[in-house]
Amino acid sequence: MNYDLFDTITNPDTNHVELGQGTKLLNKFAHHMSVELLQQLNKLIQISPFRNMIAPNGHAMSVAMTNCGIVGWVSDHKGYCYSTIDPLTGKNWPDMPTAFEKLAVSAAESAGYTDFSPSCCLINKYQPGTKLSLHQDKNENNLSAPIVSVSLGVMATFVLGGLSRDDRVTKIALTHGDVIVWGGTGRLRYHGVLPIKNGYHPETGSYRINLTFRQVGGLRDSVANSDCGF
Ligand code: MD3
Ligand code: FE
Repeated sequence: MNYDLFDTITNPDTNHVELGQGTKLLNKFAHHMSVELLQQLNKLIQISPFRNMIAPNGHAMSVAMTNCGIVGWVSDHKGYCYSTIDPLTGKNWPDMPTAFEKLAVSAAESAGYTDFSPSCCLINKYQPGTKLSLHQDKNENNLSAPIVSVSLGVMATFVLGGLSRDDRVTKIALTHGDVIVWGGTGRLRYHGVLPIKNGYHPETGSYRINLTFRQVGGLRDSVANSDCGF
């Protein structure tokens, strides 16, 4: 698919932009606390470092990932799941920092989701050239809860499709501090990130960091753990 055929939406100055039913872009919502978020991130990667996980297709993902919270998203050649254990350390994931949780809960609230309680923060690190192919996020088992995503550092072009893989896509420029609350009927839309361009941000250097807060229900976690063989 040639994404260049489509228009890029540049973020307007308005604070809240509806991206479809149940989904809101909160421009710069996390801007005022980015330093605190990155400081907490630096602490937690001492416990669970960034790593390039193996996708079920057998290839290493170009996005480096880690997690915090009671469960983390993990992938290997057998499949992906949420696990309470970091396979790299054999230990629990680091606790979700209070600043992370507060930000996610208040973003969800300001988008109309009053009882969001994230159990996982998946942290993605992009270097120049890193991309995230078009996919759906569908293994959270609690699909009524939104996902809150926070962009930090170098800008990215986010690609938002529809509910089937070949629906047309929209491009959205995401910059430092932007937050999106993904919910409602948009929760299962296809999405991805175009290759990150060379760039510089004073707080992250050449990198882009994305935090995604997910509420993963109770029951299926244990099943998912055994599915992954942990
Ligand atoms: C759109 N991360 O980790 S934000 C992912 O920028 C992921 O790192 C991207 O896609 C990133 O899975 C995009 C997160 C996101 C999450 C759920 C969505 C975007 C979504 C559900 C529907 C539509
Ligand atoms: Fe995703």
